[in-house]
Amino acid sequence: PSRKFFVVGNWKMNGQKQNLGELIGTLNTAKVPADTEVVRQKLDPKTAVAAQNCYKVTNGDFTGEISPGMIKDCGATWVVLGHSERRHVFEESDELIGHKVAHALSEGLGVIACIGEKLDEREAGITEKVVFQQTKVIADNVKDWSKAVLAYEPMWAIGTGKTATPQQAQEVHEKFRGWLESNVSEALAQSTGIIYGGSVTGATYKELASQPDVDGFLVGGASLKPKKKNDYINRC
Ligand code: G2H
Repeated sequence: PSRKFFVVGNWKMNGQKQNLGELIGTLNTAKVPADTEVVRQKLDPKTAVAAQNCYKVTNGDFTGEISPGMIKDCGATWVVLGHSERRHVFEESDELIGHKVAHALSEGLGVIACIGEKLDEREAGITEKVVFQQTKVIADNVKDWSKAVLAYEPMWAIGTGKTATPQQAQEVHEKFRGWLESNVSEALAQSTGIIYGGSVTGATYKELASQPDVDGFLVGGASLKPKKKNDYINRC
């Protein structure tokens, strides 16, 4: 497929210059297969850097917010939007996230747009309804999807140590690609990367990566542990 395997380390609100130096050293010397795209923070300039959030307008009186223009000004080229911590800790709505994604893309940033259901929603059998609705609001706002990657992150798997099984991830990714085909376009469904996030570790990434519709990872906690150099980026 035209999709490139795509791996993001999401350090969230962790680390300081001193201890992040070790991580940076590890990542800078890791061997990355040529067909894998890696988005990391604070690394060698040859690799891309992503911000973890931005606001929906160019500038103005919005204390505490940052704009896509500011992100670009710092040399970063990507932004993570709609992470479940933004949705649920900071109470960002689907609509706000849709507007943020549209604005960031229109400003030329690549966007890692996150979607995912809560545990009670999965148990109620409405996983698809929730993730499709989250995606619809983004789709309603976005014209050009070519610089967007979608990250499926079931909330019950985030930071819990409870990774989705490869089958659970594949099932949602496949349905999700089908949704894109029906609601946006077949070409976009085939070209858009759908990555998985939620307690991915050195023990779980291989089988997840072997699923046909899992196009990469958004790795949180494990990306803060530098021990295993080439985990997450060597597809089995
Ligand atoms: C999900 C993920 C990375 P973790 O938030 O975005 O974090 O891998 O710690 O579950």
